[in-house]
Amino acid sequence: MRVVRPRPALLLALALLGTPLPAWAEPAKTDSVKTDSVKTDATKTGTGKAEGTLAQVKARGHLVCGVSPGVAGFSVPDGQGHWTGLDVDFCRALAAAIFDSPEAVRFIPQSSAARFTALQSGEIDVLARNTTWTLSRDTAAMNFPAITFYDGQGFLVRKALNIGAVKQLDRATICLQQGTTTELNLADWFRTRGLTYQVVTFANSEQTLGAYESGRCDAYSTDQSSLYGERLKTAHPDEHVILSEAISKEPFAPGVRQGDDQWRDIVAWTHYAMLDAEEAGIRQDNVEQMRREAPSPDARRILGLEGGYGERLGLTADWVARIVRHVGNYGDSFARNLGDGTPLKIPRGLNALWNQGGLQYGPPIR
Ligand SMILES: N[C@@H](CCC(=O)N[C@@H](CS)C(=O)NCC(=O)O)C(=O)O
Repeated sequence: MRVVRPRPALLLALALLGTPLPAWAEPAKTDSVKTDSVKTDATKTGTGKAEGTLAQVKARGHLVCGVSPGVAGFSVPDGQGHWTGLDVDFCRALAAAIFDSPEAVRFIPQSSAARFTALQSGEIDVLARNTTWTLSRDTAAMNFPAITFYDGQGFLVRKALNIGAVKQLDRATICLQQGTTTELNLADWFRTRGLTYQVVTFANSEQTLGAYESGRCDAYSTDQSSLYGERLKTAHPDEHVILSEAISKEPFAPGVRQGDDQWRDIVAWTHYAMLDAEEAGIRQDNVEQMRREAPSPDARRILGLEGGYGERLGLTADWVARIVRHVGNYGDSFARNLGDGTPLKIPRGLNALWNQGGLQYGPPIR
C-alpha cells in the first residue's frame, strides 16, 4: 500500500521537539484499525483562557473566528479578503448578536491539522470550519455546542469510470486530506467489507483536488458538501460525478474551548436562534415588519419584545433581531450559500427544519 503523506511544518516542528502530536494530527495507519482517539495530556495544556470569552471578545471589539481556507459555500474569501459562506455566516451571526455588526469579526483560515491547536492556544474564539463532532475531539479538546450542518462522507469520481456504488472502488487509489475524519471512515468502510484500497493524502484541498484531477487517484473522498464545490473547481465538472452513497455521519459543529459555559451557550443559542427564527417565519426581509406588528407570543420572545432572554446569555434583548437583520435566519443563510440559487445547489435534506422532514431543531426561546 502506497501512502504519501506530506507533513505541515508545524507538525514536523512538534515532532522534532518531541512533543506528542494530537491524535487527529497523527498520520493514519491505513493498514491497521485506527480510532480518532485524542491524547488529553497533549490537548489540555493550551494557553487559551477558558473563562470569560465573551468579556475578552467585547474588550477586543471583534470576534476571531477560525474557518476553512476555502470550501465553497462554507468559507471562501474574495479578492478583497471578504469572506462568505455558511460557517462564515455563523461567525457573522455571533458578531451581530454581540456587536450589532456582522463585520466585527476577523477570519483566520485553519488547516485541517492545525485547527484544534488554534482553538486551544487561544488564537481563535470559535472554530467554524466544517468540523465533524466526534467523541474523542469533544472529550479531549473542546466542546461542540450545536450541529450547524448534517453531512456524510462521499466520493467524487470520473464519469468515464462508470462507477455507481462505493464498493466498486475496490482496489482503487483514493485521494483525501490528512487530519480529517475522512481517512478513518475510509479505513473502517473498506476493512468491514473486505475490500482494499490505496490512499494518497495531502495537507489541503487544493493539493488533493490537483492530484485527483491529474489522474493520480481514481476517487477524491471528503464530506459530500465539500465535493459539490470541488467538482465545480475541476476543468470539466460534467466529467465528474459525486456518488449518492454516504459512508459516514459527519455532523458539523462549531467548536469552543472547554470550561466556559456562557460562551458555549452563546454559540449554541446563536444557531438555535437562527432555526427558531426560521420556524417562526422571521426572515431577513421581514424582520423589521415582524418587530413592528405585534406577532405571535413565540415571535415576540424571539425578537426580544418580551422576556429579556438575551440578557440571560450576557447579550441584549434584541440579540435575535440583530442576527436576522444582519445575517438572516438559518434558511436565509442556507439559501444564500448552498441552495438552489447558488452554483452548488445542495439540497436542504437532513438540514431542513424538523417540521419539514429534516433534523434541524431549535429548542424553545422561553
Ligand atoms: N469534516 C471532516 C473534514 C474537514 C476538512 O478538513 N475537510 C477538508 C477537505 S474539503 C477541508 O476543509 N479542506 C480545506 C483546505 O484545507 O483547504 C473533519 O472534521 O475531519
